[in-house]
Amino acid sequence: MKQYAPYDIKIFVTGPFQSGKTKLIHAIDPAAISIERPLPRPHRGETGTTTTGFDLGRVIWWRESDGKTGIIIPRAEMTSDMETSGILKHIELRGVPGMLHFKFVRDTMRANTDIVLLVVDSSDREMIEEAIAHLEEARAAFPGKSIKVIANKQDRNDAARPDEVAAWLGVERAIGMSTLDHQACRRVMAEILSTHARSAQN
Ligand SMILES: Nc1nc2c(ncn2[C@@H]2O[C@H](COP(=O)(O)OP(=O)(O)OP(=O)(O)O)[C@@H](O)[C@H]2O)c(=O)[nH]1
Ligand SMILES: [Mg+2]
Repeated sequence: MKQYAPYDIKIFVTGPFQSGKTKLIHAIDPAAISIERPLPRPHRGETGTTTTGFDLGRVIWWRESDGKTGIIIPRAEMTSDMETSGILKHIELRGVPGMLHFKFVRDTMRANTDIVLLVVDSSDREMIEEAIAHLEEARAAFPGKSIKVIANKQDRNDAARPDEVAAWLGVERAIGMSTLDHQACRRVMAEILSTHARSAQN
């Protein structure tokens, strides 16, 4: 029987409805898969899809040596050199539905999580209460684990700055992101992974 491909580090991607979780995972892994359905009605003027199952992305994090930030690359772009030199880790990204009533789906997907990302739409102040509900849900589910807040949609003119988004949620820091810039999403992910690796060593 074919074995399920193992991963080294699992990233759980949560956050409010339509904040950009699915787009982020596809920006990082173009071969990611998602279980979605069309939005029953436009959200803030946009038609699109909403996750009803999960998003699953798998990429490689490659570093020349320990302590370097390294790069994120889709598995299809991995070269044989990378397999024989440096440090190679298999990364799994699991996205969940943002709709609050899909908590039972989020509850089934948390096992073995190493890193938690909370994606927030920086242009949607009306979503703060829901974002706080997701933050509290994640804190309760991952006691003691640091939750990285992503201030997404920074490309929009009406986006609040990452420090403002952090203040909305009462957290120390939020990381600015736009899922339109795939390379930047991968760079930020490599930085998050190297911070995680450093804290795991301490
Ligand atoms: N301008 C802009 N739009 C974005 C960005 N990221 C996502 N979007 C848009 O936001 C909407 C929702 O994106 P998704 O990735 O489906 O959001 P989600 O968090 O997975 O949503 P749910 O599955 O419903 O919880 C879509 O219309 C995207 O095109 C971004 O960085 N900038
Ligand atoms: Mg989604």
